[in-house]
Amino acid sequence: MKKPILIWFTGLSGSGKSTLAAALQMELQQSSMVYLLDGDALRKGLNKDLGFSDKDRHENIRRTAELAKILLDTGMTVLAAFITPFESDRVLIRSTVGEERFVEVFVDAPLSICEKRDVKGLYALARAGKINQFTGISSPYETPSSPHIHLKTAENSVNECIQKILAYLEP
Ligand code: GGZ
Repeated sequence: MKKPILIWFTGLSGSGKSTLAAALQMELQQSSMVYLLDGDALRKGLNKDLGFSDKDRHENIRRTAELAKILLDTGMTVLAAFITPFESDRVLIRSTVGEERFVEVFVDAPLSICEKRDVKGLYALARAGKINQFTGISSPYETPSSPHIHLKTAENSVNECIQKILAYLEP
């Protein structure tokens, strides 16, 4: 049996994290039990007491890393899609679940492209000052220093990105 791993997608809102994580889930669940944790979804339940201050983002990631660890211990493959803007929090996830069970995927798309996509209209609201502490506009996104996989979603298709992840996961 394959060892359980956590594949954590980090990137700006609109970079394609959720799309890629869902597509990868479809692929991987053909051969293993896969659970997908999505920032937007967890913020409606487990993490609904949290906002977007640096402190709350840290708590959002800390809780999710602990949950991912529990799921890994059941033998599941875990996928997580969160902005995860701070390098210190990405280091925390790594140490929570263990280096050997952690794969960090940087979903890289320029802010200008994410803003143009603006699927939910949040960038427009952030530019208008109606949403505060919006990542990339009024809150920082620290570029990952050493991701295991670096995907460029403005240049590559979903399928190309998934193939790149699968190639990395091959034994
Ligand atoms: C960033 C925000 C904000 C602010 C609401 N900043 O693209 P989405 O809409 O569907 O996903 C984003 C989600 C970010 O939650 P995360 O838990 O991934 O963030 S973090 O890892 O930083 O804790 C976005 C929406 O929430 N959203 N307000 N101010 N994204």
